[in-house]
Amino acid sequence: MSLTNRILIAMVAGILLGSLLDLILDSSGVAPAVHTIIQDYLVNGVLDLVGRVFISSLKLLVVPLVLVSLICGSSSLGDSARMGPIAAKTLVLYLSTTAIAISIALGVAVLVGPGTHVSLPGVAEFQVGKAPPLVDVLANIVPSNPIAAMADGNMLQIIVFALLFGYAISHAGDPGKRIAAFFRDLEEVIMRMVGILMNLAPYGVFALLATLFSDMGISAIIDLAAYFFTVLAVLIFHALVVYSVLLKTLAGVSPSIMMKKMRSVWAFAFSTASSGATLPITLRTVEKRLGVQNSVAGFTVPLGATINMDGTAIMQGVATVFIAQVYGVDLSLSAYITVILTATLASIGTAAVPGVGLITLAMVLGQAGLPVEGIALIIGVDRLLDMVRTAVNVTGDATVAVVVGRSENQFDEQIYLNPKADMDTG
Ligand code: DAS
Repeated sequence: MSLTNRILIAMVAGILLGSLLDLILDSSGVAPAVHTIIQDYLVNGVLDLVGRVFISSLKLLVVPLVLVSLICGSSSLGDSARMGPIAAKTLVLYLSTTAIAISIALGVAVLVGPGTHVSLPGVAEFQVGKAPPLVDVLANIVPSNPIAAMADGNMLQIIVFALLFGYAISHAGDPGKRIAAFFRDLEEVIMRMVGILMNLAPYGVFALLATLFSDMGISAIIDLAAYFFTVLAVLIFHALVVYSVLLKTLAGVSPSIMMKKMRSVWAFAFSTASSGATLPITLRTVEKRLGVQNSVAGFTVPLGATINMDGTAIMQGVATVFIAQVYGVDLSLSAYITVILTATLASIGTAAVPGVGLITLAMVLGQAGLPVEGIALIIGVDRLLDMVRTAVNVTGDATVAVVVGRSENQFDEQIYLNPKADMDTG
């Protein structure tokens, strides 16, 4: 059975088990001893441990993989004549797809009106983490200490250092050629580590979803159905329609082939709710299954995992309208434009980890003059939406990689068309 199918089965089993455990734990008839065994030893014990080990095993690869793949990518680009167009196309596509995403979200939310029939419950306290001001993000983008940047997992600083290092390699004559060959070998080894760790996926995915659903239960969705399903509908539309149009018109490839090959990446993104943790899988799939050369993928995918979050922008668009409607605030056109700009730029400075969308949502609400505590209304279903929007985020990264790869002739269509390419990643 393929890895993808094993992961999908693990996902369904994890959701079913978690929902069953939630029912048992919430029922008054359960014996205290049984409640303790389930809650303390099963959910907070075994399942939590397996899930955390799985997430850590993914994260352990992120920094070395991003560093090495970017060094390989930027050193193989040779002169900056190639790097410039790749970077420009990548940034334009990332920012424009995010702006399109939030604009669609705002439009659909205004039409559907998910918040117009919601009575304002006692809004629980919601302590919002502060997202860094954009100017600080841009100022801090150049690392003063690359080792510290790696130790802290500061992805934007790692990206800048790797690009600079790779550029220097391509201008360092024979020593540079030897170093470039070393990093290409190193990347192969790291990619092999990705393949090895992917075998843990079915267990990790099962444990993460069982833990989550034993805590949240399926019922959380019912209370906020209008909001939940509005976000879900726009996420699905953006992933299946907007990205398909981009792939068809700008890369001239069949979108369905990519969507089929992205299933194992979606399973990781869904279960980890982290583009960062999924990055090793995204990069390996984009290169080995979609045929984008490392010279492009090694740059666009790590950058996208950090700054490109269309799914997050969609949640923020719907949440902003939902909260405005619940609080009876009429948003002006300039407020909508502010929301589009803020959400598009806000995603640049935030790390690709679970829940970061809520932090930047606080920034978006603040800019639109809306009560930030409105976030407490949607937090109950946010984790589930986070899982779906993370899958959309990584799909946007893969789409832009294929489009830029094709436009730079750094794309092997035979690999893209081959359904069996690199199948051991599922
Ligand atoms: N979980 C984030 C990511 O990793 C997205 C979000 O929080 O909205 O992409």
